[in-house]
Amino acid sequence: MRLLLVNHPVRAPSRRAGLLALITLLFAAFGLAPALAQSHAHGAPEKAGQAKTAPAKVAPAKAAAEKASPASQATPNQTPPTISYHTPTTFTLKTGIAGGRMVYIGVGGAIEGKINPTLMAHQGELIQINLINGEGAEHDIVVDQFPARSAVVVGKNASTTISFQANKLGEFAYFCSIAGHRQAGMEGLVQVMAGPRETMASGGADIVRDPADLPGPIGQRPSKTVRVDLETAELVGRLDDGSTYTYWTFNSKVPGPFLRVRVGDMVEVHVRNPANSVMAHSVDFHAATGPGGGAHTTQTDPGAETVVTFRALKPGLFVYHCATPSVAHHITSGMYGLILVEPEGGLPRVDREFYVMQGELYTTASFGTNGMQELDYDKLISERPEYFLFNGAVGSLTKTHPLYANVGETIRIFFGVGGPNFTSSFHVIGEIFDNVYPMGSVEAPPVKSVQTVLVPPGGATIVDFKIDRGGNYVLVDHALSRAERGLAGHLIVDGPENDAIMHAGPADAPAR
Ligand SMILES: [Cu+2]
Repeated sequence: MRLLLVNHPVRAPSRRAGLLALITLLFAAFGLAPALAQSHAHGAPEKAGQAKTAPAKVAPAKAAAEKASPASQATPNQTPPTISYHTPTTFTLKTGIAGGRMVYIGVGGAIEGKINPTLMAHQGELIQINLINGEGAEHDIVVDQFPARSAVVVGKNASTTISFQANKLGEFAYFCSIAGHRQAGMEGLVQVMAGPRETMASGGADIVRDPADLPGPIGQRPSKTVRVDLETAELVGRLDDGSTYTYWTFNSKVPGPFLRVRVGDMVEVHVRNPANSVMAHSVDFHAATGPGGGAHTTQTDPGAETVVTFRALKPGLFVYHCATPSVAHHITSGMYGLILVEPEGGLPRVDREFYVMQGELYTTASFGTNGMQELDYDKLISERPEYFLFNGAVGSLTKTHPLYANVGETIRIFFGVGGPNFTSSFHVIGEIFDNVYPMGSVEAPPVKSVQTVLVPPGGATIVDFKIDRGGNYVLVDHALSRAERGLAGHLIVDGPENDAIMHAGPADAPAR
């Protein structure tokens, strides 16, 4: 029922090199023809060394700044295959009757309500068409010049999907191949235009917290008092290409700042609510022991400041969030973050640390609709999100703020779920977590060699893994329908592809 505008033009095609293979795996998992994910040279050819990440010597805390100009740090390496990839451009069509004719009716986004809408695509894009049976007669959809043909849907609301690569320019008919239906009105056009799709400017602020934006380890020191400043900023932020949302945040980013203390520290939290806020806000620390986790004493009106101090009694990775009614509304709008209470001496050192949180958004308009998006309270309380998001926005960790690392490095991801409602099955496609600290507990020994970690709302986990092979790895919630509602991240790993670990072809294929 959506126009899934998961279309993200690739500005730096080289960075997507290698993703294709992973997406192909996804398609295989979905039973789609692997041919659909064939590589295609689209956009500028890869330049050697462009797909660079911050070099190994860059400390995690510096990575964010360094990667702003990755090309300048290029070092020769094995150049990945010259491919780029567009995530699917998805259209939803529902069959129906209009003006006495059988037709397809557009659902969601720019084609909402349009009869036999023209589906606009750009050369090289992977097009997905979702077909929903709107009235219970037998239908299908065919784009015979590509060729692409759907299964037949029979019952009302029965649905199917097709996808194909828009590898030809021009206008191509889509139609229903059931006898007589095309003549009765069931036909429209797929229009494939030259060149990449323009990114629509949304006008909103970048509210995405860079996953490399977190303080370094504390390590060995005596406990002390640590001051934390949280500003409950409300601001219009970019939700997706062409859409915005009024986020409520801690310090203008989603998630809020990554806070890092050690066990035994006194944490003095100052909550300042700017005068231009509409709402009161507060903070509840799961790392605190005491009523409301601090929320009782931090209900803060616009223009006011409150302070609460708690002792970090237990080590672990904990969520904090706004706890002002409607709490679900405040959380969905972006008011959540993580605080790491390090055990004495800290966690085992790794080469890079990242900070990622998952949440949902409940908008009145369907996923992918352009323009200013508003909260839908009914969807919120009945748990029917339109968006699933890492770090607050669609494309946050794929387009604007991917994770970068180098082969041979050890990676740690501090992963939490703000929610407010959905448990994540956190997984990195193509990797195995060497160490998992389940439920964010750092007092038990980590669990070894794990594929997928369950993280509930208001919960967190820590995963460590060493990267043995270059390429692109994809962060997902393995409830993969959510990937079609915005939930994906890229970990771009620079370095040798290491054929000994995986290579195309039979076991005895010669090394490249
Ligand atoms: Cu709030």
